[in-house]
Amino acid sequence: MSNEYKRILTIQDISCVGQCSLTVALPIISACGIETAVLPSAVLSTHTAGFDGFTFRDLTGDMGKICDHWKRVNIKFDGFYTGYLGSSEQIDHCLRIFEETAADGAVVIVDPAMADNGRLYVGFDMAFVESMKRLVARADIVLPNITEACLLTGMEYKTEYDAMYIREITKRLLDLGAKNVVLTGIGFEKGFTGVWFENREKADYYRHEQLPGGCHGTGDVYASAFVGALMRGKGIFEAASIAADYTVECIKNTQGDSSHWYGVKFEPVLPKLIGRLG
Ligand code: PXL
Repeated sequence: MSNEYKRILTIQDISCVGQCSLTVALPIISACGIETAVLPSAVLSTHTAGFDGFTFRDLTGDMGKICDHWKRVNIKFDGFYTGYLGSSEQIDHCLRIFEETAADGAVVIVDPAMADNGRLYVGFDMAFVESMKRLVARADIVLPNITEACLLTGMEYKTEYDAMYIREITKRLLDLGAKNVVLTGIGFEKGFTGVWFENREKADYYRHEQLPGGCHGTGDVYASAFVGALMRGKGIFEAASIAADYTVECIKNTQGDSSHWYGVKFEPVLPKLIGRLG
């Protein structure tokens, strides 16, 4: 494999309809020019946030066998990106996959996708949050929103705060073992939100406009664009800023279409993301 051409493995569910998890990660990371291998942890007919009666097939039982096969044929990955996962057992499989299939210098990116707006998603509990801490401990980069960050660190969830509060959250995430933290949806002024980047050496903040109304699936769009930019050689803060700008464009492209409540129309805006990668 040449140094230029990177292969990443993303592990998360496939929601057949709903523009989230793998149906977002695979096209976005591929469009960034990165070979994207997938491990679907479950198959759902739709995502769980707004559709009634979705189907759910758990694929936990396949995860170990898939890892065994990759090990036998010596498949290695330059990076790992985990998103929505369904159980502590799936987290154990992810940790084993990192151990067994990492190429030298492989980067581990963890999006602890499990909560938003102060609440856990349907089907998650605090026992799962505890397990997620083990994945965060192994992360080179963790990408939580503020709700997820509060759950992981035992901090009170607030909608208004100052930089001291954010620094306490990021300090606690670093203490859990994450090497770099990129917190999304951090706003200190009306009309603006942004991303907060911090590690043991530095902290930085990228502010961008906040659009009215929440959109489903933006966390996955953000994380996928971040992974694509990072694997293309951008630094963490630059990748975080590029992903933020792309997510804003995706939301703008979706606003005003009330029939499209379940996700964002990220596809027509992909050229803008690719243009930023040089
Ligand atoms: O976007 C996160 C996500 C991923 N996968 C499934 C979900 C959600 C959020 O609700 O339901 C199945």
